[in-house]
Amino acid sequence: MDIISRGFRGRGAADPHLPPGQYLTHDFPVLSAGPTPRVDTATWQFTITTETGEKHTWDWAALTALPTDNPRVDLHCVTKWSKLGTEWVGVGLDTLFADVETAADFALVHSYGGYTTNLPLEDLLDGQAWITYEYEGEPLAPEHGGPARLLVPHLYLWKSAKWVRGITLLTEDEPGFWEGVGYHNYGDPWREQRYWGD
Ligand SMILES: Nc1nc2c(c(=O)[nH]1)N[C@H]1C(S)=C(S)[C@@H](COP(=O)(O)O)O[C@H]1N2
Ligand SMILES: [Mo]
Repeated sequence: MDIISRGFRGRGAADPHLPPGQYLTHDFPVLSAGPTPRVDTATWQFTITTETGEKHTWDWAALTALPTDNPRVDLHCVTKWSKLGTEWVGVGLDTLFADVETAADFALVHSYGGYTTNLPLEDLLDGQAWITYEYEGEPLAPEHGGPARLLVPHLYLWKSAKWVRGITLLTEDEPGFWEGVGYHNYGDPWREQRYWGD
């Protein structure tokens, strides 16, 4: 553990893990567009719906029976904080998409509570995204998206939908909650794609 935050080494010594315009934080801020929904694992479901309407659904027992990964990743919020080296347990989206037949290029992610966010389907695959349910060795706290959230760490954190309930595959892109009010459609922190037009 660093005694002096790596963000304060001075000009010219920026942490190579810190995207442009970001600063380091060691706590874990909570950013939610509304109240934390109560989601019981007894009734929790996660559904992938393809562009033809075919549904693939997992309940909590089915999700947690799948093989897990232990991603250790950096988080970058568009409000400019970054948190490095966070540790999660989750199921890779490649595992969940293994039996899904689709020709769609786009995904719209839905959460309990109504939040949505969109991204290209390819950004969910090839080891880039997980449905996570443990953070730093504990069940994921409700304010951070428990029981389960999407984790897509290579994009700004608004793409990592908390309280995730499903993914709809689309042949045409559709903006989600923040994308529809001026945030960037893609949101690559390394290209500082914060707002529409960046
Ligand atoms: N369902 C849902 N997911 C969400 C949000 C939200 O409001 N609702 N906020 C997003 C935003 S803007 C950020 S920065 C991160 C914050 O995650 P945290 O509260 O765990 O830090 O969650 C993202 N996922
Ligand atoms: Mo955010």
